Amino acid sequence: MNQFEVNFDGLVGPTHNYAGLSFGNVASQSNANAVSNPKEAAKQGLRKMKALSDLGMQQGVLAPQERPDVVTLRRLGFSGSDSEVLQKAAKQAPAVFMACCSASSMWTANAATVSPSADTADGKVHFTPANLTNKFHRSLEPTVTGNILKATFPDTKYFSHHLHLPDNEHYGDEGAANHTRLCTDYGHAGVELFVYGRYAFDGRQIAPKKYPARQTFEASEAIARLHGLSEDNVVYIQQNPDVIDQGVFHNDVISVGNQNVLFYHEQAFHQTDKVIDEIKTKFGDNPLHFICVNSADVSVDEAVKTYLFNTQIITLPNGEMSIIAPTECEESQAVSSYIQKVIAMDNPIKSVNYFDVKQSMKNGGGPACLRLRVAMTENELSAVNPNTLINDDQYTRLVAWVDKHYRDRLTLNDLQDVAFLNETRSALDELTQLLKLGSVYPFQQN
Ligand code: SUG
Repeated sequence: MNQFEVNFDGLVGPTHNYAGLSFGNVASQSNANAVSNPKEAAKQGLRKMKALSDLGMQQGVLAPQERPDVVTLRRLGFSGSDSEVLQKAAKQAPAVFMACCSASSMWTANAATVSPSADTADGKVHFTPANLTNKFHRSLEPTVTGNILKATFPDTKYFSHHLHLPDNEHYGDEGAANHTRLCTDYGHAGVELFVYGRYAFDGRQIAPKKYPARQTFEASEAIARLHGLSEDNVVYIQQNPDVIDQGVFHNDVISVGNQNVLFYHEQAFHQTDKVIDEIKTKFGDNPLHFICVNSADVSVDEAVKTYLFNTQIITLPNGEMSIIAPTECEESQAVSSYIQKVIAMDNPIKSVNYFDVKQSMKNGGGPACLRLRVAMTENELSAVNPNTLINDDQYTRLVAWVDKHYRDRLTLNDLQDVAFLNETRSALDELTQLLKLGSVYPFQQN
């Protein structure tokens, strides 16, 4: 039976903007208040999806969330008509208002952690939406993310959906951005790597000093338990606290894996030798390629700027691997020549494809942030909501939908305008019909 790894990319929402909301994410902080272009952002994302589909990959799309988040603003005490809620919040609490306008659900690597059926005790694909507790604007995502995932993977015979972990920093969970799976073949049992930044229940352990560690060990352990993973197939890895303090806010900013390749920076992990030994032992006798990048070749700073590790490593239909990298990597002499060196080495990576995702990069989101990986068998793939899979027709429809509804310049005034809110709602309503998702947004459920 065929097995696939399907990338489900987040469609950029109509309110894409730069608000400097993510302390510890250097790009987000340094581009606060830059002018955004939601239309171009959505199209950059769609072009990447189409290009991967053209490479012969199975490619999916996940719907964005509704923003501004009026439900949350009301929960916070802003009252009256929708228009009054927006106006009052923007005037009285502009920072809170901006957080409730973020289109951050576009980074679907943070949507959930996914364990394929070959790894789980009941043989189903398991999904747990990430609670994203560390950032207020992101903590607003998990409920609707859960709705969207259920509408995308509806068949309970194959898919099991969990509630996100308790909404508390002790269980801070950032989803697949801190999770990598190594395997010989997508359909065979693999080794799931859970990377965390700190221990929540043991204050004696090391932790970063400057920036927050968003993921806790206890959250990673809970996900592995929920998904029914075996101890023999799981490796817990502490992220090096020093790199978190250098702006590596998720593990996918400093390491990426695919099948039998782990591509990582030498400073990525705490106690690297121990980690690598455990991975080797659990992976067994099959060949495994560790590509370790030294600081002398690419510094952590350069890796954070270019997102060398926020690349996707994909396996093409011919079995060769390709790196999907942002154009920032191509523009850096050190990084582009390093990628060429990797391609020339003895490992499965044979090519690189560069993509312009600058609208996302300015908020600290590279190609890998924009996708949620779901490894599936042929039967599981045929149980996915087919309208969420990208083909030429669906791509054309989505581009037309973006052209019809998105602005190419977004201002604070737009976000406060109830006419824009209603415009956004009718756009999303149309999208749920296009993707046949049913009612996933609060405004559709009243
Ligand atoms: O959570 N940026 C996101 C970027 C997420 C990147 N994802 C992965 N590495 N997988 C974040 O920090 C910034 C929004 C703003 O500042 O307007 C933001 O949420």
